[in-house]
Amino acid sequence: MDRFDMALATATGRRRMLAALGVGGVALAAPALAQELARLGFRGARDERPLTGAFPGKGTMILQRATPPLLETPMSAFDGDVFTPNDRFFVRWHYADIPSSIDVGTFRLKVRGAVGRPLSLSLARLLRMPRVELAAVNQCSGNSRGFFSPRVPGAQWGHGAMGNARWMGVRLRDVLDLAGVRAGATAVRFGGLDRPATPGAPDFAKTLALDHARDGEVMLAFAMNGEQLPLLNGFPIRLVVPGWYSTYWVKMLDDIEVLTGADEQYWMAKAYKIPTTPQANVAPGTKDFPSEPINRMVPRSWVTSLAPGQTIGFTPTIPLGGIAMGGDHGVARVDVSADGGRRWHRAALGPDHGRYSFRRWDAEVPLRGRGRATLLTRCWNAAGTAQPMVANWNPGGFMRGVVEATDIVIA
Ligand SMILES: Nc1nc2c(c(=O)[nH]1)N[C@H]1C(S)=C(S)[C@@H](COP(=O)(O)O)O[C@H]1N2
Ligand SMILES: [Mo]
Repeated sequence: MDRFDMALATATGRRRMLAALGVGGVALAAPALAQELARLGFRGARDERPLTGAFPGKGTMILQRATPPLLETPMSAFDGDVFTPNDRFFVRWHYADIPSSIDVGTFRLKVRGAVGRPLSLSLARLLRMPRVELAAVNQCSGNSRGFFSPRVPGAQWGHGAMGNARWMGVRLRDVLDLAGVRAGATAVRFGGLDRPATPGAPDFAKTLALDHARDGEVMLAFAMNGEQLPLLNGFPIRLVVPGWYSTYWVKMLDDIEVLTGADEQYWMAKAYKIPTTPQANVAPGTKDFPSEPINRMVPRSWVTSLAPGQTIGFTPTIPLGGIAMGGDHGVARVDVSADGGRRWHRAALGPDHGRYSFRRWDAEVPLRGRGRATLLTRCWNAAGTAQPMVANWNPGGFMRGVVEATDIVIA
């Protein structure tokens, strides 16, 4: 257990913590500490949520919902390596009807639609194809939705509906070439083994434009951080769409359909739509606006070396560390402030694992004195896009990208 988990465990009480780990993801009482911090107005101190260790292949996670599972990664898990451990990687499913095991011998990936040769590929066949590996952040479109103000409906995620991994698999392009995409094809739709729990509900399926699907980066991944995918993260294979929000990263992928027209089904035509405005931003309350399917991610950054509400002793300067992501471009620069943005300091960037990966940053930042200190981090990506200082708003609670504030106490 690391120090943030320890803080939560202390706050919930040892017995409750142990109960949370034992009883199948049942919600438990809120820790008093987080409530007290929220009452005092500490930004980011909203971790009133129970922890669970009851899900297969997963360590201690923040329980958003048990069925279908929504498990959030505690921020502390991002402070070690820039790669998120598989057993701490967040989990999100739309429907509860998810296979609890997969027969790797009989599993087949279908490739059908506008192709010359429809395919039914075994895992053994896929494993014989040329492999690629790429580091990429998988982030839910609604990550950080719980910070939207005014509030919006949907899972009230903190910042932990994201994770970074080294994905290994085969290029989608190579699989499409095996099947031979026919002239007139425009898009490719992806479906998984999960099924709607209620009859008539639309099967979860997402679509990419053909050129995107064939860009050589979009991957059918069978490994994550050097191991097979955890069942809840899409075993045996999932789509990886580098730089794009994870709604497209279809898990337990078993169906690829090449289309000759637009995908008019619910999950593309109605769900996950954002305003076409800069930063997908509209005035709070706005409902009618031109919209498009959510797509590329934006730069973001966080302090991970200190937790919101944490108390530290005064020293003239303090070390701060955290992670940044550039969205669909690499991280070019991170600036840090310990005084709410009056003075900014350039952070040193850690090793570059590629444009789609988290990047570690570290800085030594002066403190003004005792009392509350507001820590800010701001990332620029290689395309020159900086995190905005003012939060965006849209009714879906999508694409939060604002410079985040973490309040700590200097004693
Ligand atoms: N088959 C399937 N794939 C899916 C989903 C789903 O409900 N079913 N949800 C998507 C969404 S919205 C998210 S945020 C990611 C979550 O990926 P993870 O659970 O591996 O973190 O899976 C995506 N792929
Ligand atoms: Mo998502």
